[in-house]
Amino acid sequence: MAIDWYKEFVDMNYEPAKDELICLFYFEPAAGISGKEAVGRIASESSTGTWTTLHTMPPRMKALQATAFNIEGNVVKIAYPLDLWEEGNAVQLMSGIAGNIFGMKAVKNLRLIDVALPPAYVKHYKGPHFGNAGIRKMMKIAKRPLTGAVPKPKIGFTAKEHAEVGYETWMGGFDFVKDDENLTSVSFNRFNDRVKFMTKLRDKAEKETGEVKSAFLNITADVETMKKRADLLAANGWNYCMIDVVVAGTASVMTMRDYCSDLGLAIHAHRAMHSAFSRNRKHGVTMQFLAKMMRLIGVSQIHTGTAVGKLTGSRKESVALANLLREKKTEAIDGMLLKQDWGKIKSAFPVSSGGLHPGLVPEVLDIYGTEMVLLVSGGIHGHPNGTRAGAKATMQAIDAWEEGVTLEEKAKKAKELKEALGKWGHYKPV
Ligand code: CAP
Ligand code: MG
Repeated sequence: MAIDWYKEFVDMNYEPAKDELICLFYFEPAAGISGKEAVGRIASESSTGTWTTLHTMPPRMKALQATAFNIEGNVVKIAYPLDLWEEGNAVQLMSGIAGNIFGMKAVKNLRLIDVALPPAYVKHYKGPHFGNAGIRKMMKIAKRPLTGAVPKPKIGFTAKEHAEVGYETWMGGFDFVKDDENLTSVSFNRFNDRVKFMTKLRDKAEKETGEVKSAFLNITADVETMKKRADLLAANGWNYCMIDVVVAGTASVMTMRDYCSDLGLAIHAHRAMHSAFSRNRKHGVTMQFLAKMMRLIGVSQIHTGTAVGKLTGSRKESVALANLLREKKTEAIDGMLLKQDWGKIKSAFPVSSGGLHPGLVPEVLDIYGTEMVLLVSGGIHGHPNGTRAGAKATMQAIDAWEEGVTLEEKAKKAKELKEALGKWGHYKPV
């Protein structure tokens, strides 16, 4: 009598139906396990299987089995029947395709690269509330990149000091002031106080500049607390909030997406902790999968790397992530991304952040184009003449790129940019 039935989950002649979900995995079988045995176990454990044959197996359940149908080197495609998945429950999807399988002894390494979601699955999600066009309208910015900065040091300012740094940031021409990922409501800088001071200085900056000014205030906490913080933001005329989406968890982001929509708040998604599972090229879950899930459940923007700054992530990856968030249809990239039709799901902005300064702006814009949020933090507060000058220098660098002139050329008539280049040049932080 057979002990297991993994081979029933592998069929190299299988043609997936239009409404099936297709996953792309990188896998390395453990010693003594063949490639087919390994992928059979991945398909089994992420759908209907268990480690052994069963006494009772109603025949209709055959239709719920996942099928590994294509192996190229160490990359396998697995098809999952639509009926396996609860409508609109991204958390359940992850429990399946990004769940037990990572711990199986039969695989030495396993990485979920991407999932292609059929229209029949996507239609149960709402996606971002505003879309990029909606955000641009709200911020009154037609074409250029949206700009923002985190007060640095990242935590330590009182609420009042924080808002004062924010004011300088806005006055230098930036659109957003962003809280840092580890700043929520701490003893010396309570969320409520920060909102109070920020609101006052936002109104002042808006009056003085005639521009729309906003902020990504970090509401991350348990869901009930996040709701209260979102309420406070809406009551004070804010149009955004920020959530550390990985640590807060998919379910809470889903709840907050709806709550924030009702309040007219866009969600800035900080991805702190993503590298714990996305950095290892052989094991874990890729950033493209996370970005895809976050667009699906409806954040308005999410960090996607810089390629040239202080944190890991290649140029190819940043471009792929940016397009995945912005486009109506995502084109496939071999071994990296599957084709995706977003249907009615609106676009989200990629956010480039981490170790940027004016001297790196042209490279970032070459990578991203202008449909992005550019965050330059240390790179404005470290300007020889302070925050406001640093923000000005960054805006001058953006202008230079848009005018098609080098930073050095632009700096001849742009004092702040000249000073920034004097300190950092085109330095790439490590
Ligand atoms: C950047 C930052 C952001 C990271 C997040 C920081 O500050 O505020 O959190 O960019 O990483 O704390 O490091 P600087 P990613 O501009 O001063 O470097 O965007 O890769 O998710
Ligand atoms: Mg940060």
